[in-house]
Amino acid sequence: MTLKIDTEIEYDLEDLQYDIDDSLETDRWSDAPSEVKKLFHTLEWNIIDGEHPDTVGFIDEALDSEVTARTLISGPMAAGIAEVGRRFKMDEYFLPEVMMSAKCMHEALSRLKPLILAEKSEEVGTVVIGTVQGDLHDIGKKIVAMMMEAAGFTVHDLGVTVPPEKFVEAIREHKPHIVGFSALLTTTMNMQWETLKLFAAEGIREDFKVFVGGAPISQGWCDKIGADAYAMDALVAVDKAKACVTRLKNLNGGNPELHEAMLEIDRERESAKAEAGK
Ligand code: B12
Repeated sequence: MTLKIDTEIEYDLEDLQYDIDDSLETDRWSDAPSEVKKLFHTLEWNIIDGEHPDTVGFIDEALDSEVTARTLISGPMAAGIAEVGRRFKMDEYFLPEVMMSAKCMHEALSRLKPLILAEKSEEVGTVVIGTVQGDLHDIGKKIVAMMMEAAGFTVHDLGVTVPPEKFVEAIREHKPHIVGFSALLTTTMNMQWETLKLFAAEGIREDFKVFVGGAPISQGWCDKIGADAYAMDALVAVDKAKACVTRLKNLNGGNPELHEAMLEIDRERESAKAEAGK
C-alpha cells in the first residue's frame, strides 16, 4: 500500500515562507495523514535550512510511512528547493546557503535513486543528457535522468558544463534516440542553441530527437532554436520521450510533425488536468 498525495497543486511561495517559519503548517499536503503532512513540512524545512546530516533520516521516515520516492521528489523536496530559489532571488540567501540546500537535495536523491530505478522494466531506448557548457546546475537534470531510466531508457549522463563537442562525441559513441540539454541560467541557455547548431553542422541533427529543459527554458525557446521538445518537469519529459521511441519513432529529429505531436501531448495533459479538477 502506498499513500496517494497530490503533488500537482500550486502553492504560493510567499505563504510558504511565513507559514513554514511560524508554525511548520501550510495548506499544502492536506490530503495526507496529519503525521505525513508534518513530516513533509519538516523535510521542506530541512532543505530550506540546509541541514543535510538529517535529510536521509527524514526521507527514511517518509518511506516508512508508505510515501513513494516520486511523491517525495515532486512534493516536499520540490517545494523546499523552490523556496531556496525564492530566498536567493530576494537576497535573503547567498551562495553558501544555496549550496547547503543543494547538498540536502543530492543526499535525498542518492537515497531515492535505487527505489526509482527498481521500477525499470523493459528497455525502450537510449538517452544522452547533460547540462550545457558553463552551467553547474544538475539537480533537475539528475531527476530527469533518473525518471527516464525508470521508464526503461539507458541514460548516459554527461554531467555538467558539457561542451557541444562532448555531446557530439557521446552521440557518435552511444547512438541515442534522445539528446537532452539542461540549462538553469539565462546566460547559458544560448549554449543549447550553439550545441544544436553544431549537430546541424556535423550532419547529425536528424538522427535523434532533441529535448530541452531547465528553469529559464520555455516552449517559446524550444521553438526558437528548433529543438523537438520542451518539458517543464521530469514526468512530461518521460511522456514525450516514450512517445518519441514508440508511435513517433519514424519521425526524424527536426521534423515539424514531430514538434506538433509533442505540443499535442501538452494539450492532452492540460485537458486531463482540467478534467480532474472539475
Ligand atoms: C541549487 C541552485 C544552485 C546550486 C546548484 C547545485 C547543483 N549541483 O545543481 C549552486 C549553489 C551551485 C548554484 C550556483 C549558481 N546559481 Co543557482 N540556483 C539554484 C536553485 C536555488 C535551485 C535549482 C534547482 O536545483 N531546482 C530544482 C530542480 C528540481 O528544478 P529544475 O532544475 O528546474 O529541473 C526541473 C525542470 O526544469 C526540468 N528540467 C531540468 N533540466 C532538464 C533537462 C531536460 C532535457 C528536460 C526535458 C527537462 C529538464 O525537469 C526538472 C525536474 O522536474 C535555482 C533557483 C531556481 N528557481 O531554479 C538557482 C538559480 C538557477 N541560480 C542562479 C544563479 C544566478 C547562480 C549563480 C550564477 C550564482 C553566483 N553568483 O555564482 C551560480 C552559477 C554557477 C554556474 N556556473 O552554473 C539563478 C539564475 C538566474 C538566471 N536567470 O540566470 C537562479 C534562478 C536563482 C535566482 N532566483 O536568482 N545554484
